Amino acid sequence: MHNAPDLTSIRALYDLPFPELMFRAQTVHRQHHDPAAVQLCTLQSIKTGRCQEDCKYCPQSAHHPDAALQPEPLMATAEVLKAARTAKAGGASRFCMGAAWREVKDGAQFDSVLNTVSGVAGLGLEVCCTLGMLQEHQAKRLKQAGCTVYNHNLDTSREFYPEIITTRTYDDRLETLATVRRAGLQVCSGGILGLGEALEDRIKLLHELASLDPQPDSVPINALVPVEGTPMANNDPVDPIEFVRVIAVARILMPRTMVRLSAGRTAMSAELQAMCFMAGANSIFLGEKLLTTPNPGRHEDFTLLRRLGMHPLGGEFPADDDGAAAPDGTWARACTSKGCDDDHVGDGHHHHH
Ligand code: SAM
Ligand code: DTB
Ligand code: SF4
Repeated sequence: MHNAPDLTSIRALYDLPFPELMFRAQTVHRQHHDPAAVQLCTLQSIKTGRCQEDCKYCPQSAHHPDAALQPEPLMATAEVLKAARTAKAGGASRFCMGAAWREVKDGAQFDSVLNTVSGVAGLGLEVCCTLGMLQEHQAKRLKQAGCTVYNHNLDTSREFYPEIITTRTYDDRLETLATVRRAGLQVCSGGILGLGEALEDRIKLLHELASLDPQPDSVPINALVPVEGTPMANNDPVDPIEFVRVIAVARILMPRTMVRLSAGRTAMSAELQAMCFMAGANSIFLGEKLLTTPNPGRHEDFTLLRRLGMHPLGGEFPADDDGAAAPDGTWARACTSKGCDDDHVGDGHHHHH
């Protein structure tokens, strides 16, 4: 076990006066990350729906037939590559492929995924896969094909887990994560807030994640996107301040980890997302769709980043984003057009002359 603080200390962090918590999170963040850079990942559902698992939050579960979802079989490699090219041209640096499988099975479908993975890696994108449980030889083949990261969430505390998912156990989850690590893949594992969990469950989830040794390379924090037809359709939204506290504590406990502000951003204001970045979130999903639910459009996100004076990690704003960089190569904030006195800082709108 990694030497993570105990539950009481984590709770004490969480309960700090908000400004103090933010200060500590920001201090840690700056030691390992550029606070102006945000990693941009694009999700692609390569096999949608009819999942055998019964995750209560998920529209893709076959156990929630009332969720209005169009099931789709495994996408052909060429089709996924087309989406990956679009994602790359759109500014994404990582492409994350999700399949609604309980577990990976050897055979033609997995071979096709491996072929797709090689293709996406060949485009110069970082490849992440999330395909359910898998065995070591399968993880190794993914790695060999060019996959760098595997996503597999713990989602919530061990105690609360059986209230949400009954078709697999917490230990199944941990075992897959260990398998992924042994195969030399990076680990992406996080959670989801808004399931009806108690604060203690969030603290325990953070403790579990921070105790993984080594700690996850990335930790997605999802806010429930309530979907009609799932048992969680009418759940209360997560308190925004509590959401930011969870991000800040994740940052403090896992200093080097990419903390991803994941599902749920369409329900968040620009100010709340800004506060998440200030608390140490440094990755988002880019593009108007997550796996099956909506996400802010990419231009909306680029506008937000520009308003905040932030920029894509390891890259530039894509060419089709019309708030182009200033001529001297710095990130455009004030308008640099000749004869224009406007100071567009914070106006959040693209400006044409
Ligand atoms: N099927 C694979 C698995 O469960 O490992 C990968 C895909 S699954 C959709 C990945 C994660 O998406 C879940 O662990 C959960 O945290 C998140 N998720 C699913 N449905 C969601 C929803 N309605 N709102 C927010 N997050 C959701
Ligand atoms: C993660 O934690 N969030 C992403 C990614 N890992 C695979 C998925 C979010 C899915 C949100 C619900 C949907 O779009 O179906
Ligand atoms: Fe299946 Fe993943 Fe959805 Fe659970 S979260 S039902 S495992 S797709």
